[in-house]
Amino acid sequence: MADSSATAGGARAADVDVVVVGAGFAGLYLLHKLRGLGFRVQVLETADDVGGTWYWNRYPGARCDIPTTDYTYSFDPALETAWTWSEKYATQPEILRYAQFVADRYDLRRDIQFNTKVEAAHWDAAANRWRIRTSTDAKLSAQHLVMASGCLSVPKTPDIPGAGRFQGPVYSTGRWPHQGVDFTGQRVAVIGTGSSGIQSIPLIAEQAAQLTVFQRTPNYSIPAGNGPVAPERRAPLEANRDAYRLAAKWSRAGVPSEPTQIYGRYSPPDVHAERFEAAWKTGELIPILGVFADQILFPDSNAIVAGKVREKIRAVVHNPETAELLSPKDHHFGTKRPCLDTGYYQTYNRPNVRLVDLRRQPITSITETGIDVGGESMRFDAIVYATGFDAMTGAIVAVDITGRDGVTLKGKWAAGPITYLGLMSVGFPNFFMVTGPGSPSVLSNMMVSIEQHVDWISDCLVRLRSDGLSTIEPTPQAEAGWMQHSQDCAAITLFPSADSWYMGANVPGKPRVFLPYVGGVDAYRKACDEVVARGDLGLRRS
Ligand code: FAD
Ligand code: N01
Repeated sequence: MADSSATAGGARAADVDVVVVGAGFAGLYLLHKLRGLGFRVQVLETADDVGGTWYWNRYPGARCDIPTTDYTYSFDPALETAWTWSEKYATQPEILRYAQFVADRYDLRRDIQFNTKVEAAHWDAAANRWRIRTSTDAKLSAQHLVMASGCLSVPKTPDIPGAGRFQGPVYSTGRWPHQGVDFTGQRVAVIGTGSSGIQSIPLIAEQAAQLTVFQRTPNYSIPAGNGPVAPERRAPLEANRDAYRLAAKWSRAGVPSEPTQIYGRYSPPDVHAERFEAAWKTGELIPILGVFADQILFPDSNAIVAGKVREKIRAVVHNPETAELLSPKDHHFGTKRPCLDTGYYQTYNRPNVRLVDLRRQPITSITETGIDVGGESMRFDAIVYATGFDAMTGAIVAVDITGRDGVTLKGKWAAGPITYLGLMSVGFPNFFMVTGPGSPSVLSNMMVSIEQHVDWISDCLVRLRSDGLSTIEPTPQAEAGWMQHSQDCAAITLFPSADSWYMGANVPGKPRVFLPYVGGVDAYRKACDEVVARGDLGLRRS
């Protein structure tokens, strides 16, 4: 292993075993794990601190939507007992503090170069190494390159006419100012009603003089019922933490739960009502996504759940016309990620809040002073974009990654990402992705999926090293097989019918492909384990 040395600019020029892109939860655990296995690791991170998602998304109301006792690392039992979450769904500042606590506890920052964006990575076939170029001009080389660059880390560029014209402050939920924003007395526009919009709108409405929400597609949202961690959630963890975490690893979505065998289409209305109400009361996504075994497969079963959510919306929103506008009808429940909220629908009963339906009146243009819509010129003091991300592939293809024979990853993925298990891609030796497209990723509790990928990649590198080999890459047959399986799994569900970011449909020009693997965390883990058990099945090592 070669040495690293400081350059005049303070940036390090290094030859390391592994370069990791990103210091969110994936990058932090990778660094800790690989370092413990004796690898020399350099993490490169655009931000000036750790945390990833929880570093960038500082908008009011930002929280997790998987209960925090589940959305937590499990790799070290001592870490688990050293940290206590204060709420069922912790706030962004608390989750960021947790990431910082982890970085301090394992002394991770000394191998993270902050303020450094990875711009390019080229495979040097003669040396069997990745040559990496960054924004600091530091040149690194590494035997392995791991993209821990995040699935929701590249905010979408506003694709709205005149977006650059507005003269007042413009905010993006995914890049919120660290010092916070005071909207007191202001006329504020929020564009977008996905999870980020739905979490921030109630709090912005409380502060602003007037809030106008620009909605293109209404989303389904469930009240989170936030508060202290419920005793019934704490109890199984405290009774047997190992068993609880093991159950999460072998569950469908990374949170222990018993999937139902009840089909909506074959059960009577009283069962529908009882099951829906029980799920609704939990204030959790996984129960409401699993009211019926067939709700993501058949429109008639799905319609039972969707209809009942719409009834809940109508019961809260006083103005019937507004309630109708807020009721999703253009996509099946769960085919876009549903939201968890605190007082979202109630916000539309406030006198200072107005909803603009962009389906009826599209934005003509953003102007110097506001937004022109449907023949009306509205004036604003601030505009907030809650318009989402170039999800799953955005951060990966933003880096100019060139593999064997000059093939670029962006070129190979022009019609959609092609991977083996969402972990690797043919033509790109010693290249790995954490929670990449083709893995359960964003359809799961990401902490469980991150840990599984980090463990799998680490074990893979250890096997390679102990076998005295230097490169690993999937075979074309294995990759094609996984792609077929992954797309087949999605095709039997309702997911592909929606214009969701899961389908890449939110970014103009992005290929329409279902990005994550829908077969479940449990089935996926079994497939990954089988690859190892069968002597690195589908992988070519040399
Ligand atoms: P990230 O946290 O996105 O970190 C990636 C890092 O890579 C970033 O810091 C980024 O700056 C850096 N990076 C990217 N490209 C480069 C480059 N070229 N050079 C250098 N650095 C680079 N998931 C859940 O399971 N449950 C939840 O409740 C949940 N809540 C969420 C709430 C919000 C607001 C958002 C946006 C996402 C949420 N997610 C949730 C998904 C969340 O992204 C993951 O849970 C998790 O935090 C991802 O960790 P990561 O390390 O893989 O990626
Ligand atoms: O982004 P989104 P997000 N003109 O893409 C609208 C996670 N997350 O940041 O649906 C007008 O969901 C767009 O409309 P449409 C979670 O996984 C979790 O909110 O494309 N409107 C939509 O309403 C989540 O799913 C939490 O028609 C435009 C909105 O903007 C993912 O991150 C919190 C538009 C974007 O919604 C992304 O969530 C936050 C345009 N040109 C995020 N372009 C938790 O609660 C887009 N829109 C844990």
